[in-house]
Amino acid sequence: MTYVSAGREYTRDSRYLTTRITADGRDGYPVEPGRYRLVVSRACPWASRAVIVRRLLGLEKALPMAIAGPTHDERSWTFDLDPGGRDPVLGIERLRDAYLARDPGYDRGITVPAVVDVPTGAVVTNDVSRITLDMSLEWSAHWRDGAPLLYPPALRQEIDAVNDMVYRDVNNGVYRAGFAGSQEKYAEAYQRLFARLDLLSERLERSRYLVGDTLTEADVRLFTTLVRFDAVYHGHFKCNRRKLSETPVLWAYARDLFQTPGFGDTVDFDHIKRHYYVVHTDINPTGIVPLGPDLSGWLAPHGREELGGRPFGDGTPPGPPPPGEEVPAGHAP
Ligand SMILES: N[C@@H](CCC(=O)N[C@@H](CS)C(=O)NCC(=O)O)C(=O)O
Repeated sequence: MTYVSAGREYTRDSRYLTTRITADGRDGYPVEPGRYRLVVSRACPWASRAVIVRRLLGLEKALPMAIAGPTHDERSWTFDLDPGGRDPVLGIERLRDAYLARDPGYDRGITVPAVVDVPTGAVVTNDVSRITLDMSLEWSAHWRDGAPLLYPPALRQEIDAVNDMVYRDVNNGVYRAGFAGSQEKYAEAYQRLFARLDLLSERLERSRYLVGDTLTEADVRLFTTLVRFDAVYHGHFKCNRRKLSETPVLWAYARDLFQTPGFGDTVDFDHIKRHYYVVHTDINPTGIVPLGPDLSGWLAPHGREELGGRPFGDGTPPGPPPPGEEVPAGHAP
């Protein structure tokens, strides 16, 4: 598949299906336990935000999840991990069918995460930022006991500001480096990425989390890029000024989150590596998936407890992932 346009900057298609699922149902899609299916790939950093927030808030029962296989062709993500290659609830082989059920003329990216309305089989939304914020804002009636406040009113402005710069320079910055179509565009993305990581590292030197003293939406969004850094962005996307594991503060911060229930227990390094190295054939034509890096460091002590902080605020950590949603042994450190 082709991701790079020669000579050009990488521009992400951010035209989403923006229908919202809300408590009052004002867009026609009320919050209703069991009605929707969150379709993800564990490979994808944008989908992984939703997987983590869903775990932290305990929405697993209310919003069931479909996991697509790590690789896809130009037509679609597929449910090749499921028996018979079909999602057992939606009954489809390809996520594309749910986009076409929404709009038979749909001609944009078949992206994850996508939330599908089970009765009609149609995608309601693939609006990445909105999906997780709405889990915090609209789905509170179905949270688990002890769910943390990931988007508390008093911190929203600051969380939004951090999310903006992390999106621009880090979450999307790695893609702008990896899919740059010219040396200049690559260099610009690379400089901006590492300048921002330096600033984030300073910010996190004395503060356990990005905003306030508890986990928030901002930490989830930074984590999903950091956890992929050495496995894919450092090599495949040429973000190689240094590895995450050579960046002491950010490495300890990322390990702290990884070891927090709801974060690391959602991460599948096998899916991550196979997705990037196999799907982006224009930047890795052989499709060879690297064997490294060694993942054991993710479980090493991080020492960040010394900075204080209350990970879940007045809440509690989530329990283990529900049966059927565990990351397979061998895909994790
Ligand atoms: N498109 C969203 C993010 C979602 C996204 O790009 N997901 C990727 C996987 S990491 C995807 O589904 N790609 C499929 C494709 O582009 O064909 C955005 O613009 O921020």
